[in-house]
Amino acid sequence: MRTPSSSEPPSKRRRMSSDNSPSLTPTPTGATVKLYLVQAKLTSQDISELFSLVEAHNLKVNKSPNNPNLTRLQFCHSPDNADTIMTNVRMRKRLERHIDWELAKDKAIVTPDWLRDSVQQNALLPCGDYAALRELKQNTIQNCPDSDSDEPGQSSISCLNSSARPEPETEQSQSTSITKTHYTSRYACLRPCPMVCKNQDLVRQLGVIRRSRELEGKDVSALSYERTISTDSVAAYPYVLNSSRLDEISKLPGIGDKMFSKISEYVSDGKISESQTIAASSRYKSLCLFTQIHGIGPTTARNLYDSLGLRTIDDLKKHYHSPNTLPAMRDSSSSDQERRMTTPAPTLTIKAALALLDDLNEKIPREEVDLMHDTVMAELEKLRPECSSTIVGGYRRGKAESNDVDIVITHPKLVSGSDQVMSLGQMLVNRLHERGLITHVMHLSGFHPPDALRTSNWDTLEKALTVFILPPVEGSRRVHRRLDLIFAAPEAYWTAITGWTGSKMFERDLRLWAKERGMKFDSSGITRRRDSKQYFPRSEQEVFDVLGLQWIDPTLRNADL
Ligand code: DCP
Ligand code: MG
Repeated sequence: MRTPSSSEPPSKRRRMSSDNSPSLTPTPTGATVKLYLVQAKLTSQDISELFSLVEAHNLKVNKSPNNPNLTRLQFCHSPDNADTIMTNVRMRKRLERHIDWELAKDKAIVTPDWLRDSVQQNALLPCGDYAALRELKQNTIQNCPDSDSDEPGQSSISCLNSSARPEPETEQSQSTSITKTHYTSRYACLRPCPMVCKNQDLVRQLGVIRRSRELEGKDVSALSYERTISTDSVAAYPYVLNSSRLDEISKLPGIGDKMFSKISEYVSDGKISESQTIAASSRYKSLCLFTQIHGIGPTTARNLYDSLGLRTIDDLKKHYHSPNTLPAMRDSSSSDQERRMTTPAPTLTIKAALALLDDLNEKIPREEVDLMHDTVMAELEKLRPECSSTIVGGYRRGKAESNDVDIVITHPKLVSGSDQVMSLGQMLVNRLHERGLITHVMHLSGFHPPDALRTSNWDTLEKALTVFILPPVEGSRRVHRRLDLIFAAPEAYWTAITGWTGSKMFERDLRLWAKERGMKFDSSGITRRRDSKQYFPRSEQEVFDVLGLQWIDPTLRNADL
């Protein structure tokens, strides 16, 4: 499936609108050079660094070392639209796996060092020295965007979709327009984000302030910290921040005066005093502790702290009469099994959640995630053969340890919107409960109120949010684990996988991005807003295609950090 933008020619060859879009009128701000990155043979760090170089800087550089007209650099999602293609592939045969040879002849094909050096020198450098393939060197020189063939003062179309193109720019509107373009390019779903970032400690300290704002119910402020941490710049910023880079940071959109002063403080003192004060405060520590418990949100936590004077988990246990030992349901005698066959899995109350706290706080290693998945699917096979499943969430993003296990399940014959999907979920939960594998249910579609959950952006898929425990194994301790099972008809399977792979910020930006393009994305499907046309992607690549996004590997969707 091709994206709507993939039929657009590259910027050099198209200066004016052919669709009367006002966004394509000439502007006084200089051209846009569109870049495409062939991700093969690049590490996730390289990919992230290159995207960040452009996006964290809202990058404008001189047109060439001798031409001071500013040129904006921008990534696009199709080689067809690109002016410059960056690749570490050095052989024709290899390159042809990614790019048509005739198309390649029409572009500058350079190694990523061309971008790095151009950014460093603040000017587009001649491409010849960076030609990735010897046989394309002449074409690369000719097609290089450093050439002065572009008249200054001309602008080209954005490589993004029509709704994301820059507004017409006049002297007065220039700043708004740049913000919009930048805002668009800041979507986490457009930029690969590996697990570690260069400024992890700063991210952690800003994270404390964000969390505190959340706990105090100051959601707007929390969101602005979240954005700064994730997609605005800090997590994406490819260099270790120091005083010489502060000026660059101050120009980034989204970094207001307050945020900037926090970052400056960190750069000069190695810490943010507000963050330290919060982290050390009894209130923050207690609210963090309380909200770990399923069923206790920030409002309840504040009440427990302020009105009842509770401070510790022991205080909570006393208040909720929660036992210090785990409930007896861990053993699997035959009488227990009989009982479980006649009674559904109990709901996880605050009292039970407190008793399970230590277990549920223990991280789950990948091997155990695999084992849990195998165990669940073996039971499902007995109930309904030929189901397919994918482990999603943090595990799919490559996390070494997860807080819970998320599995998307489908069957080729499931019919969307029918009771079948729900009853499959219900049957599986019952069966796992009978086997002593599911001990509690936190939410089961159709049986519990839908938004007892974490987000108002939740999808309409059937799901069972449960507490699971692996069968006993001689000599090893059994640990209760959080297990989320998501059930989708085949047409929603791939959107469910994309929607549940995360990270949270990646998903949020995916929804915003889709909205900008007149689409609605959630885990249950993609719909075009104007005529309610529904899309049924048959792979995750197709989900990205429908949304007009370049593929980002799950391991590079760690926008939250
Ligand atoms: N999700 C979302 N919005 C939310 C919560 C979740 O879009 N408010 C999506 C993105 C998450 C995925 O669902 O990555 C799974 O949610 P988890 O809470 O299980 O988070 P992760 O699996 O990413 O991490 P972990 O389970 O290790 O904490
Ligand atoms: Mg998870």
